Amino acid sequence: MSFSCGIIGLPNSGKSTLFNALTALSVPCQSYPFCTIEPNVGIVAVPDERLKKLGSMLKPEKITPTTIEFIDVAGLIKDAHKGEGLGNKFLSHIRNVDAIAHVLRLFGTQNVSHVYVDIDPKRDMEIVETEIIISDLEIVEERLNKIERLAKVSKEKSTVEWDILSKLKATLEKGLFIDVEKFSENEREAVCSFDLITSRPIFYIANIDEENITHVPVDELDNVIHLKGKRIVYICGKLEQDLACLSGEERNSYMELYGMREMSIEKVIRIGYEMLGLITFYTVVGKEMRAWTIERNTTCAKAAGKIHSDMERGFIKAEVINVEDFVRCGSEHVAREKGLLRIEGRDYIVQDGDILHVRFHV
Ligand SMILES: Nc1nc2c(ncn2[C@@H]2O[C@H](COP(=O)(O)OP(=O)(O)OP(=O)(O)O)[C@@H](O)[C@H]2O)c(=O)[nH]1
Ligand SMILES: [Mg+2]
Repeated sequence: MSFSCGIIGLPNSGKSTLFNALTALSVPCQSYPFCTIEPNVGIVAVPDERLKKLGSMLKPEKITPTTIEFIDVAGLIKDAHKGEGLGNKFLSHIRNVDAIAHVLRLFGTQNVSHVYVDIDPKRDMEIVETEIIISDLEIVEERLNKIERLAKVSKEKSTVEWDILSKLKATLEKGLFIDVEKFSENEREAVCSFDLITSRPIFYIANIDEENITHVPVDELDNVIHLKGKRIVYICGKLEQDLACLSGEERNSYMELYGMREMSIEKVIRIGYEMLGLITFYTVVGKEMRAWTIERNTTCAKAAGKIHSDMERGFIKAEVINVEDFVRCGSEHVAREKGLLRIEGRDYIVQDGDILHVRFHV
């Protein structure tokens, strides 16, 4: 299953434009608010230089990259919880994502109006975040009410779930996001199971004007976000949407023209991987070479389980080599001669860039 990222923000902040830039799709983006009604879902291959290098060395019939899923939903406005705009029910489409990207509008109002007239990303951020907090609070309260109703019938006293929900309610009522780390390991699973948007890792995408591409303003917004302990990337959604549809060569010459080192998809994936503690490992089985995404500190047996549950169940050992070492050797033969291929057991912690060859028996 792909890792997933939900995109939130005010109407006309450029969410769908960024979605197109990230996925190279072309969903409608219009200068009027609430252009998106139904969610847009796109799955993108994670750009991977190491997989490319390995591919040109081994020339397999099939190369399967790891993927990431983006979900673009409608815009939120002030009092969405009271039904303003398109309300807040559509948030259900991004309740179980792995991460949230919050788009903040920095591009001007020359051709596209702003729902609150002027450009003020800090104010916009507060409006959207208040609405997500209220929406999560609604879920928590609904659940608490249900437990209380059941408790009346069964005469049971408060449950562990009730205690956790009460803590979540208190946090949200203070206007704060949920910090999953503050809960014990046992509680964490329950906290995540409530599908609260504010319990997901969040980062910000500042959508800037074309003119600002090389001159990114490091201003008050940067400070606000760093104080929150969060990360922000500056992207020109409109320009990148156009670039995403071009062929590689054409795109590179435009990128040079605009002084861009990389496309936003690469920035966004890097932040996502860092934020979620994800790494990539590789397999070459038969004619297929494949990249896999796992969480850092995953054991070899668990990583094998990602490929197939039989591999975890019947795990014997794995032959492991780092992709960079392997490419440097130029062939398996040389890698073996140099003793770079290691045998690891089920508890070995898989490292970023490992190529795994799993031996198993069921
Ligand atoms: N100049 C400029 N215009 C942009 C940029 N990003 C988006 N726009 C324009 O802003 C308008 C709104 O963009 P959308 O991507 O539809 O915005 P949205 O956040 O998805 O809006 P809703 O679906 O209505 O919530 C479109 O006309 C875009 O072309 C940008 O980086 N620069
Ligand atoms: Mg949209």
